[in-house]
Amino acid sequence: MNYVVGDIHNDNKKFNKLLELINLSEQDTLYILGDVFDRADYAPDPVGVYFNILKLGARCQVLRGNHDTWLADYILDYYDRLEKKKKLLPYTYNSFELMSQRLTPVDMQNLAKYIMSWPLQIELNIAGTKYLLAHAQTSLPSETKPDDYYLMGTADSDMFLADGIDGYVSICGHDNVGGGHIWKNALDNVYMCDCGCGFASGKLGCLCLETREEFYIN
Ligand SMILES: [Mn+2]
Repeated sequence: MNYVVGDIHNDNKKFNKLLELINLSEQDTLYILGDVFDRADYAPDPVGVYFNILKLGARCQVLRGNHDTWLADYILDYYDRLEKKKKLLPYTYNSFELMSQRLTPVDMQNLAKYIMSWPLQIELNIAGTKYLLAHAQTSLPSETKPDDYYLMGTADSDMFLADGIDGYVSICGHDNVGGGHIWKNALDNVYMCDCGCGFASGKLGCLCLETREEFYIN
């Protein structure tokens, strides 16, 4: 089976509960729609989320979100400036401080490079249905867009939510469109999976692509 999970945002407790619930076999794959890091100020554990992803190995494929990109950019800039004895303003979110308390500078920089290797969009073909996965918005594979298109979405996202991408089922996170539930459009070709995880009242949402079964962790 192929599972897709929305924004985790440092909530390793909910991520662990989800992994227990879906109980991935060696043949299953979990796609994470990005925004793995930042937030969950009630119980943040970015290192725990990171180690869980590493532990899943080939059974897990992460797409890059805007928060992951911001964290990676900050890490690379921070250690580059440290060498030149130039200080950087604190990172806006909690992940850098929490992770740099537990990981060495080399491990931090490896994390940043690992994050930047995560793709912005993935195309899948499952039992004849073509899927596009991206953090905020998908594009026709033949029309490559600037990074921010996939990371942040565009001003005409209402059009994307209504129409999707012709010939594909698009699966995204980033925006809690459904207010705590996985949202899908009337054409059944756009699914928005961010259910607010990382905010105190948010949920972690997960979708099985073969069965369209939805899983929620409160
Ligand atoms: Mn996002």
